[in-house]
Amino acid sequence: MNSWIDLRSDTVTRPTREMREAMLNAEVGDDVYMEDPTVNRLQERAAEIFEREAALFVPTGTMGNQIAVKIHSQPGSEIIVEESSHIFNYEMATMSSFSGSLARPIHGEDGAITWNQIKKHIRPNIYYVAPTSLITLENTHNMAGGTIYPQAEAEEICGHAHEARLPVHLDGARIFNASVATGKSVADLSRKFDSIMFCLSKGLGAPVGSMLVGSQTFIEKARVYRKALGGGMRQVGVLAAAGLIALEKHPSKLSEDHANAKRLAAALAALPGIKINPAKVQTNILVFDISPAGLDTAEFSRRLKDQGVLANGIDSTHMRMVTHYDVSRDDIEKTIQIVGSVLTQKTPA
Ligand code: TLP
Repeated sequence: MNSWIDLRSDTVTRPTREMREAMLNAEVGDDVYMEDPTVNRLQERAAEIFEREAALFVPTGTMGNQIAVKIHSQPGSEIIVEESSHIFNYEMATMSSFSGSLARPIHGEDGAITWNQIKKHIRPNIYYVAPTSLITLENTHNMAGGTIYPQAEAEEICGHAHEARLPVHLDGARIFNASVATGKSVADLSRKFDSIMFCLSKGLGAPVGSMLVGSQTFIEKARVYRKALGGGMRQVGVLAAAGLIALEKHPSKLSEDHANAKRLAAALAALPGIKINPAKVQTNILVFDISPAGLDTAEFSRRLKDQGVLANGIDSTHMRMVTHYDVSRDDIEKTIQIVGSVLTQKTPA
C-alpha cells in the first residue's frame, strides 16, 4: 500500500480483495481453444449487457480499438477521428502501421464532432483520392475532460454514416461513466454503432482487460486479428474473473467518482490561477488550465508530488485529474488544500 493520492488516471486502481479472491478461485482453460469458462462467461455477459451478438476479451483498449479499425477499414483509406481523441493521439499511429490508413482529424467542441462537420470531410470512392472508410467517436471523451457525447448527435452521425455505407466505431473506454451520468443503459448509448470497445481496467477497476462488442461476424474476425497481434492468451480466466466483478458490480460505484470530480472542480474553479468550468465536469475527469498561475504543468506536477498528490499535464498549460475508487472524498479535500498551497508557493529565486 502506498499513501499517494493518485489522480493521474483511473487506470491506476488496484484490484479489490473480492477481485483477488475471484482470481484465485477462477475456473480456467485454454482461451485460444475458446475453452476458458470464465472468459466465455465474461464475453457472454458483455454481449448481453450491450444487447449485441458477441464480445471478445482483449488485453487492452488500444488493441481493441485497433482491431476494430483493421476490420472496418481498407489500406489506403481515410478514417475520420476527433482531433484530441485517444485513437488518434495515444495509440502509436497503429491505424497507419497496422491498417495502412490515414487519420483525418476534425476538431470537436468538447470532443464531439457533428455530422455537419463530418460530411464535409467524407471523401468519395473516386480513383484520385483516398476514400473514407470509417468514423470513430469517443464517449466519454478523455482529453476533453470526460465529456459525454450528445446522444442525438451520435445517433445522427451513425444514421447518416450508414446511409453513406460507412461504419462507425465507438471508443467507449469509459462508456459506463456516460451511462451512470446520463441514466441511459450502455446498450442504448451504443446501439447504433457498428462496434464498441470498452475498458474493464479504467473506472471499473479491473487490473487488466477490455472488451470488443459487436456482431458475431465482427467478433469472429476480431478473434483472428487478436491472435495476429499476439493477444491470444491461454488460462486468462484469472483476469476475466476480475473483469466479471468489474462489469457486474462496479458500474454502480462510478457515481461516487463523479461526485468527487464535481467537488474538486468546484473548489479548483474558486482558486486564483486555475481556469476550469465546473459545469463541464460531467464524469470522473477534470482538465484545467493553469497558465494564469504562471507555472507550467511540469513544475505544477512536481510541486504536487512533493506534497503527495500525483497528477500529470496533458500539455504545458493543462493538467488532468481523474477520480476513481482508490481516491476517497477525504483525499479530494486534501488535494484541494494541496493545490491551494502549491499555487501560493514562492518560486525559488
Ligand atoms: N487512456 C489512458 C492513457 O492512454 C491516456 C488514460 O490514462 O486515460 N481509449 C480511451 C478513451 C482511453 O482513455 C484509453 C486509455 C484507451 C482507449 C486505451 O486503453 P489501454 O490503456 O487499455 O490501451
